[in-house]
Amino acid sequence: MSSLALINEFLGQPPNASSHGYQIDHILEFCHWFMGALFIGWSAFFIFVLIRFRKRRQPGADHLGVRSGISTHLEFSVVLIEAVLLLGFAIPLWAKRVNQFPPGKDALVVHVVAQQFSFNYHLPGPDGQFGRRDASFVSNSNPVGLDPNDPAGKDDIVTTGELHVPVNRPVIAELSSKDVIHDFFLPSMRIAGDAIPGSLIPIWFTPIKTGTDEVICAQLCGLGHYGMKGTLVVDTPQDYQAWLKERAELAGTQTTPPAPTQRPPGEPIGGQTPGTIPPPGAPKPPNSDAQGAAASPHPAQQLQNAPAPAVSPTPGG
Ligand SMILES: [Cu+2]
Repeated sequence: MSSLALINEFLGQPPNASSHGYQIDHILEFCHWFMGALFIGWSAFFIFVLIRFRKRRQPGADHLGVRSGISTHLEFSVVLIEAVLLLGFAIPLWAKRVNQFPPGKDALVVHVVAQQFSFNYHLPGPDGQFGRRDASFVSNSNPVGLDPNDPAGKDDIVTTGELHVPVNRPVIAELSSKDVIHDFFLPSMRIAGDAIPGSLIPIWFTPIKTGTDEVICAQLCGLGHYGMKGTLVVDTPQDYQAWLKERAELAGTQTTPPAPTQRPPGEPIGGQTPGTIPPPGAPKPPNSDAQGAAASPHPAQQLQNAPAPAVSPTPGG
C-alpha cells in the first residue's frame, strides 16, 4: 500500500476484499487528498483575509473588490478537477458496475430479503433453482415467504444474519425488502445497494480474500437500525461446499429456520409507534390507559406519553 493510500485507513475504511474495490479506493484517496488541499487552501485564505482586511488597516469598504483574475482561475481549476473526477472516473466506474454483470452461470446468485432489523438470504440449494416466493407465505418460520407447494423450493437454503460465499467467484445479490427501505452495505467489498419493497435490485462483487466481513444496513430504517448487522463469511471452495452441505442437511430436517433476530430494546411491540400523533378524536391506544388516563388529550402531551416501553429514553430518538 502506498503512503498516499494511508488516508483511507486513517479515516476508518476497512481493508478492501473485492476485485473491483481498489478502483473505488483510488477515487476515495484522491477525493480525500483533494478535499484536504482545498480545506487547507481555503482556511489559509480565510485567515489571510481576516488579517489583511481588518478594520484598523482598512477602515473604509472597497466597492470595486478584487481586480486580479487569480480567484477566477482558481475556481475554474477546482470545477475542472471535480468534473474530471465525476465524468472521467466516478460515472464510468458506476456504469461498469450496473451494466457489466457477470454471466449468471459463473456467478453465485443469492436473494437478499431485508426486514426490520435483519437480512435474510435465500439460496437455490443443490438443484440450482430458486423456489417460488410469495408475500402471503411470509411467517416467523418462513422469513422469505417460500411456497411450500413448489418442488423447486424444497432444497432451498434460507439463512438469517450470516451468508457464506466462496472466494474468487462473482456473487450477484438480488436485493428486496419486506417492509421499509434498507440498504445492504458490504464495506469491505466496497459495494452497497438499496433494498426497496416491490423492487428487485441486483448488485455484484467478487470476493478475493477469505475471512469474515461485516454486513450493515446503511439506510435509517427504524428504531432498531443501529443493530441491523450481519456477517459475510468468505470461504475457500471446500469450506463453502461443506457449509452448503450442512445447510442442505439442516433444510431437510429442520421445519423452522432460525427465527429473525430479536427486536431490539425500545422497539414497540404492536400498538402505536412512538412519535405518532393520533388524529383528533381517534380512539386511544389500549396501552396508554394505564399511565395516560389522566393526561390531557393534547397531541403534544400524547406524544410525550406515547413511548410506553420502560427503557431509558434515547434523546432525539
Ligand atoms: Cu435497515
